[in-house]
Amino acid sequence: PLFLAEAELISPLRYQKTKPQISTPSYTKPPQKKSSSQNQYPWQIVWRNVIAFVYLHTAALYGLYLFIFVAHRYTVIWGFLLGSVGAIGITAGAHRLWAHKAYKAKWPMRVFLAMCQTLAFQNHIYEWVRDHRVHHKFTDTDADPHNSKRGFFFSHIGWLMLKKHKDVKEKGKTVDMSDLEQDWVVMFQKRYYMLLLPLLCFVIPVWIPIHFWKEDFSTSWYCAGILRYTLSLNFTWFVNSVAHIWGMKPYDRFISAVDNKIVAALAFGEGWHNYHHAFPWDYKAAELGNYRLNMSTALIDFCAKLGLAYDLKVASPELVKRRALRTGDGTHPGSAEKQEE
Ligand code: ST9
Ligand code: ZN
Ligand code: ZN
Repeated sequence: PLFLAEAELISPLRYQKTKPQISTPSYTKPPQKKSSSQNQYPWQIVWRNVIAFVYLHTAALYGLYLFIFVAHRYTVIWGFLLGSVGAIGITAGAHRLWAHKAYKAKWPMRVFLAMCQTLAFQNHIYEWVRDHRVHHKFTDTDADPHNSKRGFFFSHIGWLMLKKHKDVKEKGKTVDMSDLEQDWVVMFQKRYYMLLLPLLCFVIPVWIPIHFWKEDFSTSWYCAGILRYTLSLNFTWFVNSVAHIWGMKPYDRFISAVDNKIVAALAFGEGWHNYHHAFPWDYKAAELGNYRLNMSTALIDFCAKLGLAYDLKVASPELVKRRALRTGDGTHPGSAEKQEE
C-alpha cells in the first residue's frame, strides 16, 4: 500500500476543477451553521419517485413474507448473493475506486465492478460519483445532495423525491469529473445504462431462479428483484442518514459523519464514516482492515493479490493517530494512551 503524507489531508480539494480556493482544513473549522434550505426554496416533489419508492417498500414487505415462508432455498441463497454483488459494485466500485480514486484497477476488474454497480441500480457510475464528490466537498450545506442537516428522512430517502437544491447544481459544477470521462468502462455504462440497467438489475436476477430451479415468477420477482433491491438501497442510505447522526467521532469531532458498527456490517464496511470523511482516499474506508466488518476491503485485497488492483492508498498509523489526537472526540484508543502519559 501507498502510505500518504499529511499534505493529502485536504482531500476534497483533489476534486477541484479550477484553482483551489483557500479553505481551512476541517479540523480548524468552527461547527457549521444550521442550514436554512427549507426556507430558501420551495420543495418540488418528484411524484414518479415517490410512487416508485412506495411501491418498492410495500412490495418488499410481501417479498419478505415469500422469502421467509415460500421461497426455494436456492432463491434465498441467490438473494443474498445478489445483494452482496450489488454492494461490492457500490463500495469497491463506485465509491472507493471511482469516486475517491483510493486504488487503481485493471480493466477486467473495472468491467466486473461496473456490472455489479449496474445490478445495484443506484444511477450510473458517473452520476453516482458526481453526487458523492459533491457530498464530500460541500458536506452538510445546501450544496450537499443529501445534506444531513435537513434531518434523517431527507438524508435517507427524501433527497431522491425532490428536485435538487440549486446549490447542488451550481456548486456541483466545480467538481472535476475528467478522470471518469477518460475511463471507457464508465462511459460505456453511462451510454448504454437504460439497456444494461433493467437487464442486470431485474431481468437476469429474476429469470435465473425460474429457469434453473423452477421458482415461480412471483416469488422470484418479489424476492430476487424487489426485496433484494429495496434492502440494499436502505443499507446504502444508512450511510447518508444513520452514519451522519448516531455514533462516535474518533477522528474529527467537527463533522457530522460518525463511525457506526451496525452500518459498517450492513454496508459492507462503509459505516466507518467519521474515518472516511477524515481520510476519504484510504481504500479501506476504515482505520483497521477487519474483514468481517469490511467485506469490500477483503475483496480489494484479494484482487490486489491477483494483480487486478494496485496502488492501494492507506493513511499511515502515525498520521491517523496525530489526527485523532488533534481533532477526535477522545474515543480513539490513541487518545487514551496520550492521557495516561
Ligand atoms: C440511489 C443513490 O439510491 C444512492 C447514493 C448513496 C450514496 C451513499 C454514499 C455512501 C458511501 C458508500 C456506501 C455504500 C454502501 C453499499 C451497501 C450496500 C448493501 N453535481 O439529478 P438531476 C445538474 S439512486 C453537478 O436530474 P433534478 C446536472 O447538470 C436510486 N451537477 O436533478 C444534471 O444534468 P445531467 C435509484 C449536478 O432534476 C442536472 O443538474 N435512482 C449534480 O433536481 C439535473 O440533474 C433514483 O431513485 C451534481 N451533484 O432531479 C433516481 N446533480 O445529469 C434518482 C445534478 O444531464 N434521481 N446536477 O448532467 C432522480 O430522479 C433525480 O436525480 C432527482 C433530482 C429527482 C433526485
Ligand atoms: Zn458522508
Ligand atoms: Zn466517500
